[in-house]
Amino acid sequence: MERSFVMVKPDGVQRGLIGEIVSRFEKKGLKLVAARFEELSDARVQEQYREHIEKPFFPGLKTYIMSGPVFLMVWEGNNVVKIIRSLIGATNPAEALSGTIRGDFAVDIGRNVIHASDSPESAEREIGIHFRNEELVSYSGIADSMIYE
Ligand code: IDP
Ligand code: MG
Repeated sequence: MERSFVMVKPDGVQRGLIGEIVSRFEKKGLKLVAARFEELSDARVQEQYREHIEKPFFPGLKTYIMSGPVFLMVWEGNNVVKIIRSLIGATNPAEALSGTIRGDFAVDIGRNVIHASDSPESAEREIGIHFRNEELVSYSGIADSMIYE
């Protein structure tokens, strides 16, 4: 089963959106397999966003992500990476469709509430940055046969 790494960013945490976000994923039929609430170190932020280190917005992005606690999660499901990217909406909230998380709850690209992996390969890489294998819980959902054919 595919997995995706998701992070409620410090603005999402401070604005009380953890429950709303978790609820949307649960209602979609995705399965939560790991979660942790903490503040990220400099090194973890650099690893997480390594493709952006040379970008002009990186210093601001790092300050933003380290400005408070974040809620880290791993979600599981068929095509979960693509599904979660569509649930969170475009990177720039001004372009994110209404009904998506960024479309409904954010205004500025530099305060866009949530991160989610953009491919199954980056999901595996990002999960490895933040979670140990033992932290990923394997269990069968009682509604699995109602969610999958
Ligand atoms: P994504 O989060 O939708 O995958 P990326 O292009 O990978 O978008 O960018 C990572 C994060 O960097 C964004 O979610 C946003 O927080 C921040 N970011 C991207 N572009 C800009 C920008 O032009 N200004 C400020 N922050 C940006
Ligand atoms: Mg990205």
